[in-house]
This record gives sequence, structure tokens and C-alpha cells, in this order.
Amino acid sequence: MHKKPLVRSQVGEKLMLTALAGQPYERPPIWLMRQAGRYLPEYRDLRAEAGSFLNLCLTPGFAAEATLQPLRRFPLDAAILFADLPLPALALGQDLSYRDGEGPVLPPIRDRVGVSKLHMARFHEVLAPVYETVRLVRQKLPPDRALIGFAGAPWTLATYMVEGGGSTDHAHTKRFAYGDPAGFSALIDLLVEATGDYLIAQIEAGADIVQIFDSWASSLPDYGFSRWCLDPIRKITARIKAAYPLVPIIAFPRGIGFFYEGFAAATGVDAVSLDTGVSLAAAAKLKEETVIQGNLDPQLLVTGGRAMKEATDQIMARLSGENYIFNLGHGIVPQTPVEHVTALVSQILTWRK
Ligand code: 1CP
Repeated sequence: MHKKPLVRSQVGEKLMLTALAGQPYERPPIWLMRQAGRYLPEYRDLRAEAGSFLNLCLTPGFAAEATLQPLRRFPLDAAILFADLPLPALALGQDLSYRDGEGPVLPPIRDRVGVSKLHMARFHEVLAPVYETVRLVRQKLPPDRALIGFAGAPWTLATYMVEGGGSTDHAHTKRFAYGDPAGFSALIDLLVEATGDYLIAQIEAGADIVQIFDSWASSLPDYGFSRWCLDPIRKITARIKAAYPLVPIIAFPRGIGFFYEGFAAATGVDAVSLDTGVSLAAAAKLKEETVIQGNLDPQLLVTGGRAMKEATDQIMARLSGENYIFNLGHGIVPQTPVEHVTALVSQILTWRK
């Protein structure tokens, strides 16, 4: 694999950037998807203090604190911006709220008339607190820890905007996309523009890396996969690379199975995050074409003990070495005991071949 140049001032400083450049390292970096959140008692306290989840996300002092909490407990190699995936929908003029302990709720947009009401006029104004959070975190984060900015991919964000919240079948989104591809394209094109702007603003505020979450890419069949998953991510990547060629981009196209092969080349991203369904054999093969991240089952982190240790050893034995970042295959769940996270992080930090 081609080795990418590192920014001189960052050489040897951030293990995450060394790994993302495909350079050799002593051990793989580790961070964990959804490392902030309800499994941490200090997060639950902060959440109660903030009142609402939206207030937590959009108050820089609170959001920066939530971002930093997991790094105070565990020696992780990266912090990930505390925000939520549907925030750009709010910034485009769609209402967004949260029911206690649950996911986002939005008034659904089901057709091109709905799409035509969205606009960029107040986009950066609404998201300004997120950029301020990035600035605050970068100031407080030690220089050897990376800060990951993030956004949802257009397809995944569109599923929340069209369904009006979380869904497992994405039936309305598919009916819109298949039935009126030009109308749905107008939504995706707007989200490509908005997401590119959003990630560039996070980089300008101090994010070292950005990750694009296509958490519902799994729901696209071959028909539509290029148009709604690959193309939008490729366009966003090209735009970021034109402005900031040295900022690594990670994509998480969750659950895409065989489509993982060639994904990095097709989109231009520097790394792909693997879900729990990718076999270690397939992951080892993917590692020859791009940097990979993943893919311990978050439920093993709930179980802990021997099962977690064995599974982690198997992953490390097969994948550690350059081009690999340790992570989960999806986010930490609220039932996770904190001690299991401590044990996992220490296993990676002390791991030797
Ligand atoms: O530590 C971190 O990772 C920080 C922040 C973070 C991130 C990166 C949160 C906080 N959310 C996200 C991304 C996100 N949000 C994704 C992509 C990653 C993934 O696939 O898990 C998605 C799909 C969402 C949407 C969302 N937000 C859901 C899922 C809803 C559904 O049914 O589809 C939920 C439950 C939320 C709320 C949320 N976001 C984050 C937290 C800590 C919470 C829980 C809110 C609470 O405290 O009550």
C-alpha cells in the first residue's frame, strides 16, 4: 500500500495519524465508537445538569466535557466530538427533538416539496456551538491525542430526515428514492454540500481526523448503492481533500458485507471502519488495500472477562501491525460495565505479539 506523507510537526506525536498514514507503530491506536455516553456515571450527571440532550450537544462547555470524559478515565488515543448525527437536519430548517432515553424525532420529509423547504441560510449559525466545542476540546486535549470530528453520511442522515427518526427497514426513504430518484437526489445533493461544509468547519476549528458514519448503508441493495452511498461519500471526500489533503478521512459504511472490498478506492477515504459482521480473514485482506478500524462486538464489552479477552486476542493476532486501528464494530451500549472498558484498553496498551 502507498505510504502517505505525514505533516512534519505531527510525526511521532499522534499515534492515530501514524496509523492512518499506513506507517509502522509499536502498537495499534485504540478509541471506541460512542466512547462517551450513558455507560459512564459522569456522563449521566452531565446529561442531568444539561437538562435536555439537545442542550448538551449545543452547549460547548457541556459538549466539550462529554467529549473529554472518556479520556480522563481511559488512556485512549483519540477523542471523538460529542454531538449527534441529525444536528445538520436541524441546521437545514427541520425540527429536531429527543424523547427521554431515546433517539431523534423529526417531522418526516417524504417528497420533493418537503426537500424544497430545506435551506442553508442559517446552517453555520445553528452549528456554531459544535465548532466551538471542537475548539474547546482541542485546547484541552494533550497534543499526542487526536480529535476526531464526525458527520453522518448523506444516505444515513436522509433516513432520519425521511423516516422522522430511527427505523430498521427505511421503507419511506426507499420509496422516495426509488419512486422519485430526481427528487431524492435533490435531498442527497443538499446533504453532500451541507456535510462537506460541516466537516470542513470542524477541521478549521481543530479536528485532526474526520469520520463519516453511514450507519444505515447496509439497507441499500446493489441498485442504489453507488448512487446513494458511494457517490455522496466520494464527493464529500474530494471536497475535503481539495481543501485539506493531509486530514485523514475514515468512513463507517456499516453492514455492507462484500461491498467493503474496493470501498476505500471508490470513495477516496483513507480508512474504513468495519462492523462486527466482517470476518477476520476478510479484514486481513482489506488491510492490504486500506487502513482498517474495528471490529470487536460491543456485546463482548458488556460480557467482559474471558470471552472479551479471547476475542480481542484473536483480533490483535490477526490484524495488529500497521494499517490497523483497534475499535468496536459499533457503538458502546449503555449496559457496559466501566471496568470492562478499563480492562480492554489496558489489554491493547500492553499487547505484544
Ligand atoms: O462518544 C461518541 O461517540 C460521541 C458522540 C456521538 C456520536 C458519534 C453520539 C452521542 N451520537 C453519535 C453518532 C450517531 N447518532 C450515529 C452514528 C453512529 C452509530 O451508528 O451508532 C447515529 C445513527 C446516531 C443517531 C442516534 N442518536 C441514536 C440512534 C437512534 C436510532 O434508533 O437509530 C440515538 C439513540 C441517539 C442519541 C445519542 N447520541 C449520542 C448519545 C450519547 C445519545 C444518547 C442520548 C442520551 O444521553 O439520552
